[in-house]
Amino acid sequence: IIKMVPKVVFVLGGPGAGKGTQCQNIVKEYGFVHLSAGDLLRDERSKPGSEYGELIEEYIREGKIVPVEITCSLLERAMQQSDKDKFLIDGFPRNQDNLDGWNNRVASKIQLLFVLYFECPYDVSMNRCLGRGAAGSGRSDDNIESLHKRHHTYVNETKPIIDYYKGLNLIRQIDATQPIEKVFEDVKTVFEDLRS
Ligand code: UP5
Ligand code: MG
Repeated sequence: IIKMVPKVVFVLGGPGAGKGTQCQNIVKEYGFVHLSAGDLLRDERSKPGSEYGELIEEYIREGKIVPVEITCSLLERAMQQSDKDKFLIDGFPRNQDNLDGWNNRVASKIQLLFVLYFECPYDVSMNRCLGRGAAGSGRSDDNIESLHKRHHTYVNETKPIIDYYKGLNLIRQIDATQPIEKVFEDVKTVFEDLRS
């Protein structure tokens, strides 16, 4: 049996940039499997008796990035358990530790197609996350204190990773401030290139 090399698109951008929203659209249109690192961590946290539950909750509330061993294991497991071979990895890699862990463990086993980058200024991100919190997201990090910390981490730790992929010519940048439908139009132009 010839096993296909899994194809991966990383999806990056600040808190509330619309990564999850657009990933849902991409899944419908292009048949990718959506793996949100944040969702996988939140699920792991909520498992009864989870070894890392408290650690994960603490990191998320503080807007800090969970050690890569944990995140990478969750991502690898999810990829292995899927019978599909095209993955959107949403919200990862977001710092140097994430990047090193991925490059050491996984990178050689997959094909990285590109990195979709949703560019969104802080005030827009902030308002979206606060709106989501007010609408009952239940996320322990959709509050002003956590949002400041998430933004700080994004600027200091994630932006350099985006710059790293820019240097490799892998960044596909999208203006995430537009309405959802308009953002998706731009996303589609990026994915249509895959068909040709
Ligand atoms: N919305 C979306 N698009 C819109 C648009 N174009 N116009 C108007 N509104 C729009 O959207 C957020 C809100 O905005 C929603 O209400 C949506 O309707 C609206 P969403 O699609 O959820 O945005 P997203 O970018 O996914 O925002 P999210 O809050 O999920 O991003 P984060 O990157 O902050 O969160 P994530 O879940 O990835 O990570 C959370 C935490 O987990 C991190 O802070 C970190 O502590 C931890 N983590 C790790 O440690 N390691 C990892 O690898 C990943 C996460
Ligand atoms: Mg998300």
